[in-house]
Amino acid sequence: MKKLIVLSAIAALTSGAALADSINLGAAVQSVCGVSNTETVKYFPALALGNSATVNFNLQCNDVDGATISLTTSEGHLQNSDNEDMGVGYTAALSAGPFAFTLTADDGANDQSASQSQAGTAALAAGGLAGTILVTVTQTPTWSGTYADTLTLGITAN
Ligand SMILES: [Ca+2]
Ligand SMILES: [Ca+2]
Repeated sequence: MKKLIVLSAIAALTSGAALADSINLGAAVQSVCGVSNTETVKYFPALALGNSATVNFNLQCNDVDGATISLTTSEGHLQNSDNEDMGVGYTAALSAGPFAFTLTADDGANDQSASQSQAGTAALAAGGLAGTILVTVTQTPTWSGTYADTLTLGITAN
């Protein structure tokens, strides 16, 4: 009696398999990876050693591998408008969720970068992650005039 039940179960499975077909499922979620609400101007009206300013921004990247953030100085320091090699150095310390690194811009060499890669997190994917860049002047100005540099904040999905 017991043996008979086993045989009939196998027969049912075999006939079920004959009716099956495979269905391929696919899906996509758009990549979102960028910074927003960045404060784009900071001005030191009486430039001096130790001056500091905080730049705020928001961060989002929904790649499970995470993201790479970079800071790039265009001029390599705050450049004097009369003489590009007579500048004043500074550091830019970035802090945002798992990211924390510092760019040093004090020798006038153009296009220097610092960057860091971090793994994806739910908070980074969700967006609205607050970040700051603390800019601190590290040298004493010798010459009068106006000074400027362009600091570029970049983010790419890993
Ligand atoms: Ca330069
Ligand atoms: Ca990826």
